[in-house]
Order: sequence, then structure tokens, then C-alpha cells
Amino acid sequence: MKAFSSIANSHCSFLLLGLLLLFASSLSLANAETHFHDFVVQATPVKRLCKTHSTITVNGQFPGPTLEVNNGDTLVVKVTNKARYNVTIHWHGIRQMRTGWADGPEFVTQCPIRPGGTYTYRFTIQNQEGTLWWHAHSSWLRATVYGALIIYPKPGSSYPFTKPKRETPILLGEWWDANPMDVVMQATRTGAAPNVSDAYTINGQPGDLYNCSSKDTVTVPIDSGETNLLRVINSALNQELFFTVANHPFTCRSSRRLLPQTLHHFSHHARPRPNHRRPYLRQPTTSSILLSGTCLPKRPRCTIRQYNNNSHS
Ligand SMILES: [Cu+2]
Repeated sequence: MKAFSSIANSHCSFLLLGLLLLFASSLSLANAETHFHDFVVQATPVKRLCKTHSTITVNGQFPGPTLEVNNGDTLVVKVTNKARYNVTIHWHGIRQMRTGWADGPEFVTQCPIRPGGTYTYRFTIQNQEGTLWWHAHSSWLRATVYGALIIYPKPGSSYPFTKPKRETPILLGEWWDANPMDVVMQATRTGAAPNVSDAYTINGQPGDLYNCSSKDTVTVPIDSGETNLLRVINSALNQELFFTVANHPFTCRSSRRLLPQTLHHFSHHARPRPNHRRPYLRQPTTSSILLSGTCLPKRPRCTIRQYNNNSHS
């Protein structure tokens, strides 16, 4: 009898545990949201370096829209291709758990979306938070088809650091005065390296050292004593770029597991090469920067310069 009651008890506790797990998972599902977005890939007039180009964008925006979600949420993005090139969209850094067909590399996980076609990407963010980004994964369309993808912690949980006063995505990029698709096509035809870009950009704008650009320079306000979060993304095609704030250290947070590091500059490479050793910190393609306003001048100059091996070694 005693033996029977202990078996019955263990069954009961299994049942209770099962119910609790079901309750917990339904609670987390109740918190999770599904975000629906329409991405229309289309040619848009964009003026940079004194000239207007017919640039391939998403929804007419360059850089494209910033997507904001919480860890655990689901994203449903319907992409309509109104451009004259094939296109796919890749969600850079997202771990696609059983949704590999939403990953986006052209001819790897899907056929390209042909001009006039559509494709709906649907995936759930599982146990990821921080700064990621999305970009076209067809030829060189990603020179202009890209944007930030920001994952906040689950509702009710907090950042692994004091909540910053302000958050700003900083997308570093490259701009060609020619059509980037022609640049890569010419390189393929001739076998030579592709022409280098005509400007480096911050949030799609060349710095104020470039022609016709000074009035459009990106300004990130910061007050003395406050801490801001800069979400830095290297969306340049192949270039390694350094990031620094003039005469000002900042704290770099790559993930919850890594200790914060105080830095004066770091390099951002476009493609991860983990075995490459350098004397400075080499970050993956994205990172979160905490910047405290202590002695910044009211309007620090914001410039972007090409990496020069001699001056940084
Ligand atoms: Cu990528």
C-alpha cells in the first residue's frame, strides 16, 4: 500500500510539474508578440556626393527601416520585389531554430525573389538579444539594402547594465557613385578587384569631409553625466572599419557573458575571421557601446576615414 501511494505521489508530482511547465510556457507565449512588416524593395532617388542616383532601397529608405523586437517575439516580414534585380533578405546573426528557410542566402536556403515576386520570412527570436541587422543577400544589393535589427530583453527582464538614457543605431557603410551592381559585374568580367567605394557613411550619410555632405552629418546628442547606448553595425561590404569617439573612452558590451571592456577604439570587420590576431580589439560585425558624457564638447566632429595600416599599427 505504501509502495502504491509513493508511485501515485510521483505520478502526481509529474502531473503537477507538467502543468507548471505548461503554465510557464503559456505565460511566456502570452508575453511574446508577432510583428508584421512589409518590405518593398524598389529603386528610389537618393542624393549623395552632389549627385542623385536611382538606388535600390527598402520602402524608399536608406538605410532601411529599423526593426525592434523583444527576445521571444516572432517576426513576419513580407518582401515584395519591385526592383529589376533578384533579391533575398538575410537576418544577420539570427539563430534560425527550425526555420532555416527564413535565413535568406540566395540559392542556399531559398531561390531569389524575382522582380515582381514576393516572399514572406517568418521566424521566432529565441534566447537572443542585442544589436543585429538585416541585409540583402543577392550580389551587391546589400550596399544599399540594409538596416538595424534590435532585440530588447524579454518584457520584465532588464539590460545587463544600467538602462542608458538614449539609444542610437550607428550603421557604418560604403557608398559608390556608380551602381554597386555594375561595380561587381565589372569586377567579375575583368577578374580585377572591384572599384573601391567613393565614401564611407554613418547611417547612410558621408561625413562632413565629403562634398555636398556637411549639412547631413549624423549628430548624436549626449549630455554631461548621462550614459548613451550606441548600437554599432558594420554594414560596409568588405572593409574593416575602426570606431572611435574623439578623446573619449567607452565601454563595449558584446554579450551578457563577456565582461565589459573600456576602450578608445576598436575595429569592426565585415566578415568574422576569428583566428586573425591584431593588437587592438576586433569585434564581430555588431556591438553595443556605452558612452558616458563627461567632457565632450557640445558638437564633436563626426568623421569617417579609411583604415590605414601605418597609422594604426
Ligand atoms: Cu550578414
